[in-house]
Amino acid sequence: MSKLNIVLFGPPGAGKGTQSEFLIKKYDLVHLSTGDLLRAETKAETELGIQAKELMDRGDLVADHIVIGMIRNKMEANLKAKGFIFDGFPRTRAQAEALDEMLEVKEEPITAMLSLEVAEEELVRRLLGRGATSGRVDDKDEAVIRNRIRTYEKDTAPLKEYYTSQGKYKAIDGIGSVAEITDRLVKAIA
Ligand code: B4P
Repeated sequence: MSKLNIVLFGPPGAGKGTQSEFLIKKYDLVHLSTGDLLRAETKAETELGIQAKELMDRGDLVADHIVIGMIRNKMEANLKAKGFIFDGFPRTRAQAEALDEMLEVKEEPITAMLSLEVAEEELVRRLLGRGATSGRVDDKDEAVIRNRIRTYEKDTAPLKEYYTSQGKYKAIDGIGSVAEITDRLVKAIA
């Protein structure tokens, strides 16, 4: 059976991390979140983590070679996986091309790119809500949140065209209850 490799896409606060939790259980996939991987490096106070923290706290992207290297290592460590959910990766065209190259070697291409669509004011509301309890510096300040959304629009949203040209882009309405959105994602995968 071919592997299920899903890119879960969307702006900050669209529900990528939230929905990944359900999808990894349902399809027995490995969750690769570059945000989580970077936060683990920061927590462990590695050199990479210290460098990344400054950028993340401002809402800027971390350098492509760093996140590509982290994804490569995690894929190598999970050779027997039934597939992957890529959450928050790719975020730039260079990352998307690197991912395609890594998967091409294995002959296990991306199955679909599922894009959670949520309007900006709802994103800001959700992230400020999480910021009240999560301790994440990048969720506390509205100016940082809006910078993350601008960065998404400039560097990341153009990847919709990249995946459309491969016939893999699917837009998913990201407004509603968590369970309703999971249902929409499952239908899009089927
Ligand atoms: P990420 O960790 O990817 O953070 P995120 O975009 O905020 O998404 P997340 O998955 O955490 O939140 P979700 O929408 O599930 O990135 C953080 C930073 O790391 C980036 O800014 C960047 O600096 C760096 N980085 C990461 N990957 C990178 C890469 N590839 N290249 C370069 N830099 C990179 O949830 C948000 C909130 O919404 C939660 O509180 C949740 O409970 C709530 N929510 C979810 N679904 C909901 C629903 N249906 N209704 C109401 N609320 C909902």
